[in-house]
Amino acid sequence: MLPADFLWGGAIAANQCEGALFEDGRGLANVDLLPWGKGRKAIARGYQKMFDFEDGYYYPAKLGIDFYHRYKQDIALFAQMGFKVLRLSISWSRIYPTGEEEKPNEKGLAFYDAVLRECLGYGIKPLVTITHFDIPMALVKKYGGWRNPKMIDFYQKFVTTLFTRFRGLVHYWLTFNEINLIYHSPFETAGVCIEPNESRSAVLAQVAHHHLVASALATKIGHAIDPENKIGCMMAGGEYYPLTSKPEDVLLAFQKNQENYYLIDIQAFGEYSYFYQQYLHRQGIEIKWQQGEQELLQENTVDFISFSYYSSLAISSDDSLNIREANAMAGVPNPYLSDSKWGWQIDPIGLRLSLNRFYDRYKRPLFIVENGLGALDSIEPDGSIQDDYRIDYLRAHIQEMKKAVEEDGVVLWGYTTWAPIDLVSSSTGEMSKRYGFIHVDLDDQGKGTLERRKKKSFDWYKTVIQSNGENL
Ligand code: BGP
Repeated sequence: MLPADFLWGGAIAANQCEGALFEDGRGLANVDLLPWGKGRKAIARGYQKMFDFEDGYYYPAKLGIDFYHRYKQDIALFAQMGFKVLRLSISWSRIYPTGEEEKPNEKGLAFYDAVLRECLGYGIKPLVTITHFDIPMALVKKYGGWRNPKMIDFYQKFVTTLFTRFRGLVHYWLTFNEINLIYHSPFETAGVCIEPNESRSAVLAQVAHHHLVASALATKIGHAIDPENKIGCMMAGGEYYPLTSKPEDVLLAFQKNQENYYLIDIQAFGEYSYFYQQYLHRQGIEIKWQQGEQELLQENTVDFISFSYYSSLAISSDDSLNIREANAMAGVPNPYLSDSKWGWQIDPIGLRLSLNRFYDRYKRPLFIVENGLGALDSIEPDGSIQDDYRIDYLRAHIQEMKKAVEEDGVVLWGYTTWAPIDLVSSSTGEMSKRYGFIHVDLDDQGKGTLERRKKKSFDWYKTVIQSNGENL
């Protein structure tokens, strides 16, 4: 059996659901400038600059799914499913529109205050991601985003405001979403574009360092303001498997996994690992340290480890094989697994493996904060949505999660699906890549009534929660 206080719920992110772009004083953010369709990938990855809205593009974050105006209705639906936790994020530019104001924007704070209280009214605990990819665009234009150590000061002001204002309302916090994606999508995650004459790996290692220091600082401040705060890190999970038992493949998979852990290792252990230092040395990268940072990292490690899990990735030493991507990371097709419509390979056992790997490595409580299937849904003539494929995916993953807890003894605090309601896809900007138990009437170009409709999976998840995972 799972523990009686196991936290079942769902996860959303501000930039993918709120909309209301400039409402109540919100400032422009990097994530607002990721268009649907052409250019999105190159911009997200820092190869192409998009610092203002341009003609000829559609920007889905402008509308999101209008959660800003509909949050009461949406949270009521989450409560109907019996959610114990809702993971949500704060839009930094709603609180500090340019990042540099001395005082926060009260209207932005009031919005989150209302959302948090709405959750708590139903007995839903909030799990807040402080930064789920978004940064005030003014800080990107003026300072180059997280490549600049000044970002640590702006972030410090931002988190101090949140910890102070929401003291007692929130006890679970994550500092940065999927911190390891800095290496893959630097503009989307850090507001950083790589200039033609720069070493991408050197810039990104420094960007990551600034995040790590900021995260440790946030952990320190959060604990000081409320000792009951539990502050965690978050990584884009998914094991790399060797495609074959050829030693070259096995070694490569080992190395790729080590790389994936570099940043979380520091957040958990408080220091740069031997492997990461060797990597930096081989690349000729020297991290610029400021005074006191080493102690800060050492003294402020995280309380728990959280991760997203969608897929595993096979890796091969044979360069001629076709590469494909899942959640911004690349691998080769694993012949033992089937694919989602977007080519992300479905591997429930990989979730059990990841849970064991993390618990063995970090010996700290875990939280699965994203897991789900992006799929095309269709509405039947009777108005229903028969998303059995989504139920199958989630059931299989929950079964493996239970084995990790019940048989292997992993300590796991909770599980939040991505996403309980359809919202804008982070990798593609599409609405048609749907994850929700709740359908939103909106297409890829922002047309639709925004009406909410329960899918078949809605009642299924409600039963799962009611039975604490016994009735799948
Ligand atoms: C993770 C992000 C989420 C979410 C999810 C699904 O990387 O943390 O924001 O979007 O992936 O990915 P996608 O929306 O690209 O299908």
